[in-house]
Amino acid sequence: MSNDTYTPPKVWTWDKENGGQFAKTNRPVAGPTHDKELPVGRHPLQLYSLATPNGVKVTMMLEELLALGIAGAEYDAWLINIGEGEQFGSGFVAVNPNSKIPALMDHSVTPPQRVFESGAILLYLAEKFGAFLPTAHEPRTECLSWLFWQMGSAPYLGGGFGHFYAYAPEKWEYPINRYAMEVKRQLDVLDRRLGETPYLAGADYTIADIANWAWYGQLALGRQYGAGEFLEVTSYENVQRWAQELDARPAVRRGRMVNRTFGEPETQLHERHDASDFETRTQDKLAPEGDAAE
Ligand SMILES: N[C@@H](CCC(=O)N[C@@H](CS)C(=O)NCC(=O)O)C(=O)O
Repeated sequence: MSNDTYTPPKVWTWDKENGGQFAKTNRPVAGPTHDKELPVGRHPLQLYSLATPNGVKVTMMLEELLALGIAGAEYDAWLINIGEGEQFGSGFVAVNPNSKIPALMDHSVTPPQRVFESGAILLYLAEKFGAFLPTAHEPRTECLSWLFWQMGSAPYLGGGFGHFYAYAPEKWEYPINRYAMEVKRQLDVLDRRLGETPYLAGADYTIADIANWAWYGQLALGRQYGAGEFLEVTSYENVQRWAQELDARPAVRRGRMVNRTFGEPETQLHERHDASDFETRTQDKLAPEGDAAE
């Protein structure tokens, strides 16, 4: 298939052989492919995830809540290997009909409550525990604006730029140009905002920072797609200041390790069932490059 000569047919058909790096898991239909129950541990919150940027948002939030001393935020984090299609198991699809990590079950309520979509999970946890979401009208509204901004913007970074720059079978100039332009515009949006206020919602660190840091903070720190130099991420000085500050938070460092199956072995905590699980790992050794993200 050459990009120059392709003419779309009248009706699209699924070319199973030509789906690129994610051909094994990408499908044009929803629903489960196989029966598989999810494990349930002893804590109130059961997370089913992987340490991609979308997954890391939730583990950052849970570790931040625990760092505040909120015992109700104790959680089991189970690994969902999306490369092996575990997001299509019947148990996972019952928690997230969209078959994507992260997905959360809250067993502290009757009946247990499912939550899917990382932004919805952050908001759920923030409201449940009364933390990282301002209560005053103006910063709360800013927080939600920047939270939803991330949800709408990151697909251009991950599914657009990252896909064509790092994963597509060939380097095509047109999509790389288009998405590099958009991602640089997005970095500039954040840079201007962070030039006005210390955090995205204003004076305080909130779920808007957690959501955006997982994508744009890690991009700014050179951890996404090996594209730091290409996008000149160091030129966004306010984003750099914010990204580095959050990166140094102990809860952020712990959150990054949970359900991580790549990078140096000592930075990986495949599953988390107890706070002491981190003690067997060396958080200082988190790799600067090489995070996986679609
Ligand atoms: N909008 C969703 C996106 C979640 C998402 O794209 N998850 C990816 C990993 S980062 C996934 O599970 N991909 C597996 C698949 O597409 O089959 C969210 O924010 O939770």
